Amino acid sequence: MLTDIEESQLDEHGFLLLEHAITADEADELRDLSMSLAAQEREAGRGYMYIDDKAQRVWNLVDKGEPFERAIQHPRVLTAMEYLLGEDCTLSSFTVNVIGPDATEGGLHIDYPLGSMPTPRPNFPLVANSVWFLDDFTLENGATRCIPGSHRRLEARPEPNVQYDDEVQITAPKGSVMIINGSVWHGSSANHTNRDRVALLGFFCRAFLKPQQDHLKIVSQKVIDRATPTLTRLLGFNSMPNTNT
Ligand SMILES: O=C(O)CCC(=O)C(=O)O
Repeated sequence: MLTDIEESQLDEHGFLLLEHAITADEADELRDLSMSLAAQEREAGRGYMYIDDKAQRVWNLVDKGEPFERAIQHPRVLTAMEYLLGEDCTLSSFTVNVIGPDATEGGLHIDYPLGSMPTPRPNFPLVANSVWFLDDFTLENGATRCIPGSHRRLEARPEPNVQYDDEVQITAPKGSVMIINGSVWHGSSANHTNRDRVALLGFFCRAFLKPQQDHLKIVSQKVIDRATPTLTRLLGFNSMPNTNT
């Protein structure tokens, strides 16, 4: 259960910081694994690069190591997601997001698929992200920025290259996880340091929505066979369209 204060943070501001959600050692282990996957994918010529090659995503983490299978079932994170998205919510995607040295800010946005939905958007959450801080997030190294309360702007979406006065940056020690309603205007900040800023993005959606990644096709049978009931549900096995003929 979330506390009343945590629920009202999510309702009013649209985001909630879970400090010490994992230990510093656990964050280090996930960071090492993430960076080694990122390097392998670059070396294999299939690194998913963006922001002028200074940022990188690693997709489909559920299929890329047991620590990620465990992480995405984190009870505090799931409790917050279930509060926002319903008890049957599913995983939309689970990725690493590396913001490298000198990366400029990622544009403010609302999350998939809200950007392509007609307005006014519904006034209840449809998707939500968990941003796992695998480094200390600071004002200098690309900490996620957002506009508190912007999930209530049901008709609007952020304009490219506009600096909004009510924007804040979320800084906290590694091991923290920020839960953020996908309708909140948010994005990564510029990294002015000489070290990568690494986060995991555990992105969830309501069970009736099409997820960002088709886990039913891209997760290997080996992982599916050993999945707990919770992971099975998160991968979408409990919310498939029927195949009656
Ligand atoms: O990595 C971050 O700070 C935020 C990334 C983000 O906003 C997203 O991918 O939707």
